[in-house]
Amino acid sequence: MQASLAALIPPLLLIALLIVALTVGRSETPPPSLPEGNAGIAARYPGDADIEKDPAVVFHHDFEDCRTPADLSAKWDVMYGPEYMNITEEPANVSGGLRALEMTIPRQQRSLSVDVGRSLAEVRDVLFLRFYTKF
Ligand SMILES: [Ca+2]
Repeated sequence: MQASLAALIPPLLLIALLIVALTVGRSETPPPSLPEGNAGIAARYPGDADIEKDPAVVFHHDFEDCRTPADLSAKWDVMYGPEYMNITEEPANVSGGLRALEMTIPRQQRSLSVDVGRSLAEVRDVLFLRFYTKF
């Protein structure tokens, strides 16, 4: 069944990734609730401009500094299937800035892993992830 799932996956665009950490201590304290409406971190950074400078943001990548997939290694620790990746500048496939990460998954019977990964230096009790994708 995994092979058929891979065959169904169309090109994927990872437009931006933002990881926000809220330190809540290592106790039984319940995690904070997600902000709603215009109360979150992004509300303070229209268009995400300079959002990576917010002390609560532990990782951010908008791919603007990349020209080829090889450039991804500056921010990502792990890459699987870089031969299936491209840095696109196609305006219809970019949200914010001029570039996005494009992944094209071939139709095939065997499973295939195409992704990027990042290890965080500090253990966090709560992480919020925000990313934009287009299929
Ligand atoms: Ca971008």
